[in-house]
Parts: sequence; structure tokens; C-alpha cells
Amino acid sequence: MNQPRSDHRMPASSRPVVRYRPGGDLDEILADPGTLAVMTFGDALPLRVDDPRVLNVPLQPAASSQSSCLEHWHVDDHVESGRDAGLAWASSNHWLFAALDLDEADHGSIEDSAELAYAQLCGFLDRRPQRHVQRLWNYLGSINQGHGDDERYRQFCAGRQRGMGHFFDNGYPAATAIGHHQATTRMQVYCLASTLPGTRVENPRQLSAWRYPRQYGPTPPSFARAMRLPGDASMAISGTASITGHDSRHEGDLEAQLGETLANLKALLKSNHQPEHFGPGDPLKIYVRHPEHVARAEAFFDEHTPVSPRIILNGDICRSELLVEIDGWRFA
Ligand code: 3EB
Repeated sequence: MNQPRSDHRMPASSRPVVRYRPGGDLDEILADPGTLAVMTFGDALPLRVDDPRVLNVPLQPAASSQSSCLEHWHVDDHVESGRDAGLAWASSNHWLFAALDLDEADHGSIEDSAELAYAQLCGFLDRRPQRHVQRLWNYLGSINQGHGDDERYRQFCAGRQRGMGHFFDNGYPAATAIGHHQATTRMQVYCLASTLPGTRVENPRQLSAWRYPRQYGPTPPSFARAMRLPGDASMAISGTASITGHDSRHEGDLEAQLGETLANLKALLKSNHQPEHFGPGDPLKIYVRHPEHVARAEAFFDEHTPVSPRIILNGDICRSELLVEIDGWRFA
């Protein structure tokens, strides 16, 4: 396995900070030499900006989330950026953002597209000093379309696994996979990687996803529940839903699913020896399947995580009985 080119220890100050910037000015953020990435959501902002650091996530923010909210990844370092055969990237000395936004129609099936996306991403990372993936996001169209093993999410899992090849033989990174409502064939995959490996964290309340039994599909999902970043105790938290063991819980009950999900998140923090609450520096992203559930989700978070910044996005969870999923960050 490749090692970082020098054995410099990573100063904690070099790790990215992720912040939501309600009403943030995109030009101003891009002029900052430490900007590693900026996400816009849905059609809230102009979609086409010719800068590899800008990614338009195809999920519509809830009307209550500030419509012009940006997500800003910032490092205390100088960032360079470019494109490599359709892959957009930006990197500092220690950190790398890379993103693919592809059309399945160009590659055949969703399975073939996922394989190609992951093969391209892993091939690119393999040539970079920042080759250690900490965190991955996957946004697919019509994620629950198709029955049984023909469901698009399950086919995505198979293609992703094939495309990963042996790249993650030492363990999967943290991840999210959510369905969007734009063109079904739009597939977006992006990641945060580093020169040093992170530490994978599993959830004591949940079976590791890669060990899910056959009933959830022929290829179990390839992700860790969380990743502790190199440099300090900060943690990137995977998409977390109302699942204990491997069972979906509280079908049809939004508040109960939210409660179970928060219990899962707290268990993850506890197993990482951290206080079991989210603070003002810990941004959360809440994916809500039905737009009409947004107000109730807001009320839940006002009560249970009042100080942590949040963005609520309309998106589908990869099991059709699940109504909500949460991912986010715990920064040291
Ligand atoms: C779960 O716990 C919910 O396929 O990358 C969460 C996070 C989920 C990541 C993925 C799937 C993924 O199984 C689903």
C-alpha cells in the first residue's frame, strides 16, 4: 500500500471545517484560497459555475432551510483544483475533494455506471498523495425503483462494489446514499480524502452494513458507520437511519424513526468517547422522504438538537420503509 510521501504528522488545524453558510456569497467563498469545496442544493442557486470546487447537489432544500444556503469546506492551507476526464477535484497539502456527476445513459445500466464511477474515482485517488478516503456521498435517481434484487439501490451496490475493486480492502469509508428527484439517470459521487488514513467507527446498536444478510440484496452496502479523521478526534458520520441490528424500525412512524436515528447517532458518539450531543460546530444534514414531513422533522430537531446547524433536504432513503436519514460531522 502507498504511504504518504513524507511522514509529516498532520496538524489538527489542517483538517477541513464544514460549515453551512446561509445567504453565503459564492464568489466571495471561491475567492478564499482555503476553499476546498462548496455545495449548492437543488435549484436554489445558479447551477452552472465553472469551478471544480463547486458542486450542485441534486436535492431540494426544504423551504424552511435557508434557500440560498451553501455548504462550505474550508482548510487552513492553499487549495489547487482541476478536472481529470470529467472528475472535478480540489486539494490542499493533506486533503482532497473529488466529484463525479454522470449520466447513466452514457454507460448502460445503473450497475455499470456505478462500477465505472468507482473505478474512475479509485483510479484517480490511487495516483494522489491524498488517497485515503474518509467520506463518500452517493446521490442516485429513483433509488427505490424496481422490485427485490432489481431495485436500483441494490444494483448500485453491486456496481459500486465491483468498481471499488481492492481499493478498500483495508475497510470502507463512511458514506451516504440517498435518492434524488431529478433525472433518474443522474448519478453523483463525491468524496473527502486525506494523505493519512482515518479510523473506522462502527455502531454498537447496528450490524455493520457490509455484513447485512442476503434479504437486503446480493451485495451488501460498502460503508463504515463513521470515520474518525486523521489529525484529531473529529468524526465524519455516515447516513444513519432507523435501523437497529439490521432491521428497519418503526415503519410509518416519523417521530419514532427520528428518535431511533438520534439514539443511533448518540451511540456512535459514545463509542467514540465523545459527549452525546451535537453542538454549534457540528453540522447535520437531514434527508426527509416526504416534503410534508419537514415541519415535524424541524420540530423534532428544535427540541432535541437545538444548537447544531442543519440543512433539511428532500430525498429518498435506500429502504422504502424508512422516512428519514441523518448524516453529519462531529468536529473536535
Ligand atoms: C443503512 O444504515 C441506511 O449504501 O452507502 C446509509 C449510509 C445507508 C450509506 C450506502 C446506505 C449507505 O443501511 C442506508
